[in-house]
Amino acid sequence: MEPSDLIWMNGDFVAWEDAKVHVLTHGLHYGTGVFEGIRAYDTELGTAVFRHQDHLDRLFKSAELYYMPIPYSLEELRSATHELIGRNGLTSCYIRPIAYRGYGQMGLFPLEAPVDVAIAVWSWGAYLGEEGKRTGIRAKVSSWRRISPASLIPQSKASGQYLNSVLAKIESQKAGYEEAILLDDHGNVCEGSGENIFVVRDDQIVTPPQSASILDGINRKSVIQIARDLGHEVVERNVARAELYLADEIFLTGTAAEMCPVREIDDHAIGEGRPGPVTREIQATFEDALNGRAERYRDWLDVVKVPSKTA
Ligand code: PPE
Repeated sequence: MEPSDLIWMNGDFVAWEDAKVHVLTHGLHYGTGVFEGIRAYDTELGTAVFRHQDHLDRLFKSAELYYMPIPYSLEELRSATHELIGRNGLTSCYIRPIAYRGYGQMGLFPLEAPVDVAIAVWSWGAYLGEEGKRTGIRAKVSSWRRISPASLIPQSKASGQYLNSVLAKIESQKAGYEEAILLDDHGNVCEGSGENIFVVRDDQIVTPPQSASILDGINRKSVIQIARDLGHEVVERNVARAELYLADEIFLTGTAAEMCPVREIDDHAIGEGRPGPVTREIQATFEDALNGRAERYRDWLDVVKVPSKTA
């Protein structure tokens, strides 16, 4: 992470080093926050936020699921983000809005604690490495199951829920792999620690459904649409663990990770052990869409309309 100059906090632009919270912030103790991960790209139309509205929409829905009213409108957060990117002089960046129960109330009944909102932007390179995006990564099926809908809300991007991803990620890294694949509470394939998963076999693309405890990924939606537009068949259905090992191709999607091929899972080579033709084809169009090179997907771009710091 590379620091930028300013962070937006509850309506003010504050210096990066001054963007602080009290140690008795409710969200710090109990994980009562919701966040988003968004990216903006340097395109020929200018700096453009990818599916901004969809991400902010999900932020508000994540908050609502935890009875947390966000004291700003979606439009206010959208324009604050534009201004923040401009004031920081960034042409491409990762964007992290977070809404959390703030300082003033301890204990597990949070509805009287204030809801604070912050937005940070910074330059963030390829999450699973540039080489990973090119040649594929090695992943391990985690011994930790994805949080069950019986205990939490997999569809909400809530801070506390990420302890699940953190455990899986640590386990996979300590074992020498780059990413973890979590199964759901029934033992079906769910997703990566911070990415959705797609399996290609016999010219069909399969991805776990909402009922498999996934986060409803925005890049998942985008890739489903792109794959169908390219003429591929995409099916949402439960995926058995062994289908991972038997797949021709596997790839992950997420904002931080973008689209990343998987070349090995649990020491089984996937297909030829390198990114296959379907992955390659979809990845090329997806990268074009992110970077504003695909006319067909221009609607997904929210072009930042504020003068940059250097303008
Ligand atoms: N599943 C999980 C658990 C997840 O965290 C993400 C995003 C996805 C799927 C893909 O969702 P989407 O970005 O809408 O396509 N993970 C975010 C957080 C990563 C982090 O380390 O922080 C992200 O990619 O920004």
